[in-house]
Amino acid sequence: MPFTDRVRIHVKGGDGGDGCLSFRREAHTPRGGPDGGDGGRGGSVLLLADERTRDLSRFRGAVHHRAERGHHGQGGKKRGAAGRDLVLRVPPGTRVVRDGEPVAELSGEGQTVQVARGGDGGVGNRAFRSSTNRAPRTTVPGSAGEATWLTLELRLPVDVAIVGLPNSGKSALLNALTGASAPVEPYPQSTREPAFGPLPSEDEARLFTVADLPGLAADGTPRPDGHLEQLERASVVLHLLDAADPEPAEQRLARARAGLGPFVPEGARVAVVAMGCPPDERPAWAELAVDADSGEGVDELRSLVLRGLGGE
Ligand SMILES: Nc1nc2c(ncn2[C@@H]2O[C@H](COP(=O)(O)OP(=O)(O)OP(=O)(O)O)[C@@H](O)[C@H]2O)c(=O)[nH]1
Ligand SMILES: [Mg+2]
Repeated sequence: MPFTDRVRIHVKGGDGGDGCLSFRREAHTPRGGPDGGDGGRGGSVLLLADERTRDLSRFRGAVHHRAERGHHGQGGKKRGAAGRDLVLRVPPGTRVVRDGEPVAELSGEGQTVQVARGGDGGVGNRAFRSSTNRAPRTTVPGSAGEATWLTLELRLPVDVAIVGLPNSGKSALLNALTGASAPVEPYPQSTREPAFGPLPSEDEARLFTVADLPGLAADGTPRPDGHLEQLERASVVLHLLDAADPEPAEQRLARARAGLGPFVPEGARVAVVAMGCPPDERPAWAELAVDADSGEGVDELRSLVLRGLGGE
């Protein structure tokens, strides 16, 4: 299942159960009083932040989510049972957008948000008895559960984003920096999905997340569904350029910058890295040079990244 960070779903709370119209019928009480019970309330739809959920792909092809309806009231003063809530598990970092407006964010493990309220239960005729009306035939039906369209957007806590034109060494650098095992291939756009790796702080007290975001096409435009939105939380952005590419670096830089511009968060530390180049041959356009094969330059880059994260 492809990595999914944006889905549109429809949620509906359960309708409330109806109130019941009933009169007591027993052999020795021929004209028993009203005994219709109330309806139960409908279940609500909740979102629950669950760290074991990787992304929003479980909602692909599962658009409609409806909580159980409340049960109807019954004779003998029996109240209908409430409908069960429907709990949808989402990864922490999921934002809930309704009519284009963010309405909630599930940031921490175990956090819940109600997104569609269940309807209220109706009222049985027993509730309407009074001194003037001993045989009321009035009941109130349950009310409808709330229904709404929502967009769920996942923003992973990406601390360090690796970006660049296709085949610039993004996956190779992710592996060198974090020990991940993203496939490295000698042809462009071999990585179609973001890949992630952990980077410990110097004192190992914290684990930062590094992401290889292969969202740029060769012409520098963002690929549709390229997930560059995941840059949003990055404090450090590593912009890679293949040192061996014959096309002038300035041209490639400009092309990639135009595409990345709208996604790079304000205040992020952006570093241009020449890939496939020993540090002592660093070209003027790069801040650092790294050879992922030999490992040269990786330690310097790690230090720069940790400084940028404030973790050193
Ligand atoms: N010698 C050398 N080769 C490198 C280095 N980094 C990447 N390469 C080579 O460049 C090619 C592309 O590397 P990848 O890591 O797959 O590049 P990418 O940016 O992830 O590419 P796509 O995901 O396909 O867009 C591979 O053949 C790598 O072996 C490096 O530091 N040194
Ligand atoms: Mg790659």
